Amino acid sequence: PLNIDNIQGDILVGMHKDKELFFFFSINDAATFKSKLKSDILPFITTTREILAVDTQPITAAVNIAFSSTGLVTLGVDSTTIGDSDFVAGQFSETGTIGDDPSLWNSAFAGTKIHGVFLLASDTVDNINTELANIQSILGSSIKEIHRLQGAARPGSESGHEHFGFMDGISQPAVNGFTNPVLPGQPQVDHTPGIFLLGEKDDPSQGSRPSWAVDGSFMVFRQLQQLVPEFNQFLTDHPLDTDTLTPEQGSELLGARMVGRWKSGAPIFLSPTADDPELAADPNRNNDFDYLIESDPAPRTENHFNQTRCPFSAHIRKSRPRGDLNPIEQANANLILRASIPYGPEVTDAEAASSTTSVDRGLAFVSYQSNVFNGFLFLQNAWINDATFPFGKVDPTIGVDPIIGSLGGGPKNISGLDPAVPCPDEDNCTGQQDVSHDVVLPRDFVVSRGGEYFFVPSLSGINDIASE
Ligand code: N7H
Repeated sequence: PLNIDNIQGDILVGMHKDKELFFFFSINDAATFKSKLKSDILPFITTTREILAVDTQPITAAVNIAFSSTGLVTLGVDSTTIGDSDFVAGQFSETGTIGDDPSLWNSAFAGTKIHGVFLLASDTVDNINTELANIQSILGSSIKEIHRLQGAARPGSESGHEHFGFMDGISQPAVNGFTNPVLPGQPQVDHTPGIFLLGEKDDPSQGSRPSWAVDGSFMVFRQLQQLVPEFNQFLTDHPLDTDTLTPEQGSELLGARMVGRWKSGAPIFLSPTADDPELAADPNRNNDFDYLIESDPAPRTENHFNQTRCPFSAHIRKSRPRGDLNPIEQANANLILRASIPYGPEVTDAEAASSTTSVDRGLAFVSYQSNVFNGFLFLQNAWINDATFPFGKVDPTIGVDPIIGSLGGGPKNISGLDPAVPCPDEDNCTGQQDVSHDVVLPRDFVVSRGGEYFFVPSLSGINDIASE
């Protein structure tokens, strides 16, 4: 079994609080920082076990801590020994690989000046601020604030939904030896904790990790701005299937096909023509699908898949292609655990009326993996931003992910979004999709404002790092 008293809480469980602050800092005085970290901060760090049960959750706020590569170096730790060249390089050096425009990055993330981040989670911002003040008074001038991002669940019935309106946090990989029960549709085939935790079984570098790194995880942080009024206007302007649907329904269908789920969370593969809130609410059914069409002749090979029920480009299909990959085990190396939270206020009336964003909002994206390349980087670079992925389909010009795929900010042709034209010839679905049926997205509706790669040590790892 995993040592859940040693693993920081956000990795396997998530903070599960309505408010979460990301407080990014640099370290000015390594000696003071290390001594305070060991004596006064370590006791506050929230473990997996503590976060699992309500009665052991911290009273004020849950606290996790993570370090960038330059942060580790500042603390006297040779970060290269951890064996992850992307982590060592830092996210800013990889903007080209992940399709970001570095000129749009918040200056806090540009470069490698962030040394660490505190994650503080609670029911109220007041509690978070109390805990932050406590941490700041302990660490004094040994750290300096570089940036902060206050995350918050959306209000009322939108709670759990991200800013475009879609339910998030439904599909999460099961972790062998931890997740119980495993729900239908959770990737579970030999799905070992080493995909997420360093040094555990099936960590690609198991055995060669330094002892301070074992049971830690790499956290990819991204501040992803969402242009919500612009996204909504686009849906309004391009309703699908107007022969049979009202314009509102047609716009809703387009949004659902871009994501792969309805706003309720119901998967379009199981409910292709209309939302189904009952399906969405049933954890035994809402993730139980693999994109295989039953009418496809056996053996069902990749070429037989079509996109009548779900476009190949849909966000959840691009980021976890399930049965599109053959054998399915192929996909398990590239799984991530997600622990994101929305940031920024609701759309104002003025923004809605002008279809123009004037207040910053989006997703504080967090993913955990034991290898930055296999996890986030692979998903963003090899699947999400590759217009031909999933490969070998009837449609060779699928397009990038319409939600988070980027071709440098310019227009994107996405085929297969319109279910009325899934392929030129239903019975012989082998030809190239007619590009005149592409939906053209004029711009990115999700804009990266930057991020960083962090290492989230175990509690004993924090002690080791503080003792270096
Ligand atoms: Fe995504 N969205 O609202 O459209 N995502 N995501 N994501 N995402 C998912 O199944 C969204 C982002 C994944 O197992 C859902 O839990 C938005 C990045 C993966 O079937 C919704 C943003 C990356 C999955 C969204 C964003 C991913 C997933 C469905 C940015 C990785 C699970 C809810 C602003 C590089 C797929 C659910 C599976 C699900 C949205 C970012 C990856 C609604 C708005 C950057 C692996």
